Amino acid sequence: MSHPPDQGVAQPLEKRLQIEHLISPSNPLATELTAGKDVVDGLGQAPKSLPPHYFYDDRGSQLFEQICGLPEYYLTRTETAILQQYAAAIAQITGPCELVELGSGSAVKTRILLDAYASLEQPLHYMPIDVSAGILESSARNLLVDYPTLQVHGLVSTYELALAKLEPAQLPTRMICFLGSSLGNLTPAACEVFFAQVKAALKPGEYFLLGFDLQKSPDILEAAYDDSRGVTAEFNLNMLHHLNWRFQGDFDVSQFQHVAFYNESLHQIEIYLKSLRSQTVHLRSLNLALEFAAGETIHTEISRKFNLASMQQDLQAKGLNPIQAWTDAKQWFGLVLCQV
Ligand code: AVJ
Repeated sequence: MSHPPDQGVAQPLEKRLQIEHLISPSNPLATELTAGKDVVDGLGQAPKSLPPHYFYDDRGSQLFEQICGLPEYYLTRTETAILQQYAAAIAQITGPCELVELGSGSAVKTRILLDAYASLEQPLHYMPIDVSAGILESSARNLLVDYPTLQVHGLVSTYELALAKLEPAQLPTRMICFLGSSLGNLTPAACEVFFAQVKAALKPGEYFLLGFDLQKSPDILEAAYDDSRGVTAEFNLNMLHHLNWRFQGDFDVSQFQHVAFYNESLHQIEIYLKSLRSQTVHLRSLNLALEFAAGETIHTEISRKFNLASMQQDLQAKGLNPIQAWTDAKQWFGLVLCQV
């Protein structure tokens, strides 16, 4: 019996790593991402808002990792437990499979899936997609050290761009993974567009694995987004520090306050930064002077909470047919495997 082609003698790490930049200085999209057009638009509106991707500078990414370990923030822990319990079943259903992950983060959950696919004793292919080249490369290198037969093809890209440009999978099939309830940041309209993009990126028979937070008591939800140690408050306020260095701003961060509450009719956590007094803020490199009234807010995030059955219906309606759904004992978090 011979080994599958790339499972024989392990290749050196560099040969197993490829990183492709879909956003580069020559791509107009990169300019849009860095030019702060979305900041000008969001802060120019009434009510003011900012897109949640500004949470994630280096400090913000660190704070998010800290949030994931908080006692009140049950999401990460619960999804990880579901994956630990069912990853083997998922690998059995799909068989050998290229794993495409939208937003890879700390890759703890990726490892659970890779472990399950590694035990199929077939080539292991992983394609992480992230806008941050630094995070993408360092987490890819860590994985390559621990999985000696793994091939990583990373894309430095937005989700949209990457989904539009996926080349055919080299393995028999492919699974696009979107974990961590990142979907919750999307408005219903944006969510529809996103599902259509996922569908268009997959060939018939290919898979989509979606993890999302479920509706539950407001007390539990509000504690998860306003924790007793104030880490979420710091994470939210850090967006202002980020804007200060990125756009030569003079936000006095101590004059803003973290606000988070559950909007029960829209089934979403809403997060704001509230100005504690009337003040003027400048973002010099954007040529902006902003007036804040005392108590005025900037809307920084929505985090939607879903119903497991209606999510399956929505997916079905988009041609992403749910073939199996899993949850935890408390039904706090959902994981759905779909097949096109
Ligand atoms: C990364 C969007 C899934 O909505 O729970 C955590 C972000 N914001 N605490 C979430 C977040 C405040 C998180 N997502």
